[in-house]
Amino acid sequence: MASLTQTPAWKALEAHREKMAAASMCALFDGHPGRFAHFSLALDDFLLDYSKNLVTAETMKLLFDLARQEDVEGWRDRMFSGGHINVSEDRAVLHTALRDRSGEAVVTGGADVMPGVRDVLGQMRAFSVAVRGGIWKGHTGEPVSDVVNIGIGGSDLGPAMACQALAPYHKPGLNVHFVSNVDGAHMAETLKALNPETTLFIVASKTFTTQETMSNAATARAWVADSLGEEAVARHFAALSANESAVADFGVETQNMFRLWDWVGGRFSLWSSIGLSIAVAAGAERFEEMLEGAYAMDRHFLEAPLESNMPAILALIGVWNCNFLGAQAHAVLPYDHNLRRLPAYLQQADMESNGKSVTRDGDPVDHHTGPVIFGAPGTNAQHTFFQLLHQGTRMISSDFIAAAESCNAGPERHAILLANFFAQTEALMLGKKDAHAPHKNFEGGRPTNSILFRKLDPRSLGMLIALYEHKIFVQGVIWRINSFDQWGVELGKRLAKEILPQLTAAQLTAEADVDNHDGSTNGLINHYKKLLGRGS
Ligand code: G6Q
Repeated sequence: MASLTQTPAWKALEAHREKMAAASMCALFDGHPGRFAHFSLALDDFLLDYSKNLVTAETMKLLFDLARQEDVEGWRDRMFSGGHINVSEDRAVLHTALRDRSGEAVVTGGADVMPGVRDVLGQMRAFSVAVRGGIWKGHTGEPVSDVVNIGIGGSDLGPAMACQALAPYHKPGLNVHFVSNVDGAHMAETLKALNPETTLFIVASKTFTTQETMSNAATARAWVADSLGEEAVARHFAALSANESAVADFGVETQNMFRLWDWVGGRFSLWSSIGLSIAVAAGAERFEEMLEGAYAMDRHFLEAPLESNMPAILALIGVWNCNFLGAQAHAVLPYDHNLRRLPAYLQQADMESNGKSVTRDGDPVDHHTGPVIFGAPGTNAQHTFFQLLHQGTRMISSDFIAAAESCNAGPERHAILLANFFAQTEALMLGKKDAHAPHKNFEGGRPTNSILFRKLDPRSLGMLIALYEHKIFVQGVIWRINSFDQWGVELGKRLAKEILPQLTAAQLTAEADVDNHDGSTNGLINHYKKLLGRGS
């Protein structure tokens, strides 16, 4: 098979790029009064404006040709219908089944997954009602005031982001915390303000073997047992996992264990039982509204032709900017304080999915894959790294995201935020020439997408997350990579396991230097031993 860059669709885009070399976005707007309407797309009250990119109708046509050449629609259909598209792990990729509201079967490996999905959803509903209603009592008969989700990566970032985003819907007096870092400070700081009698821990780990999560869960378990007795553990822990025996060994009762399945990838798991903290914080109805929003985006992604398909268009614009115009990074800029954790969430979703350099068939790619993703909420980010976006030497594309209505502020106050949201994409595109003061010169022509919806509520949040999931998927298909494995995180984990025994008390007091690593790592470990006042 020809490598991607040797294919007709890719070559056509390369030739087109040469034609576009002299084009400017401003000139494209001047020459096409209907440009905004042509290069924007609405789904319900959710708008994507991609007109502030260096694209013409011909660019988009060539990008759609590329998507068809790479069989995006075929891969999409295989994903939704339970095909094992995660080839390196021989797994289906069915996070879409978790929010499937059709009532139809979703079959993989000869079995319908939907009865299990509905069972767990019902279990989550009952649990969250009990905790929120004060029916769930701790060991001493007290209702729950604080819920601590212990998890990391996909078992932390999604629920933490969504809980934050839905803060206006939280039940007053019920606080949700997230502990992820193996640095004991994270758990210690969280526990400081908590009362074991009213604290419920949710241990979120698909494998139930993750070092960070198991260490933090052990600390939490000891904290409960030391203060309330070993017999209290069962009333203060729930677990979200695919590993039933490990959960039982930990001391969680079967009815407080919430299943997930191997076809749910960690970074796509907030729709599963891993989202229990969202249901507890905001309520099961809100959680299900979020599922419905995601389902609406799923239907759109499945049914709309590529030419009016929001995730496909967002993905193709990204491919154009990254592979043809040389964008080196992509910024995610939510103009919404409650979406402040979205950039971190998308860093994982995007970079863990598409940070790959071999194709699904194991051949080296001959093109760039996923860009560096970074971001922070606006307007804060305007006072920090926006300088580089406006005047730096690197070309960086951005997504600006905002809601028309605020959940917290009146329209006049919210207008201040939105004025900045609109002004920044305008400034990035228009630039400003200043022949007399070069330091005040703005080149302009920096590509941006704007995503604008009515209000940040559970439904629009679900749509937004699903939009990005499918964007990432489409890009992975075009780049011919497997977006659903993450072998790149394994090597460091293995080496840490090998190093850990060298840091134990006995090793620290040993006179002999560590010498079985590379020179730098030996030097660092031996210096660490010296800093602790032990070793040679
Ligand atoms: C995500 C990754 C990874 C995973 C964590 C936690 O796609 O697989 O971030 O979610 O390593 O894994 P466990 O849920 O198994 O603890």
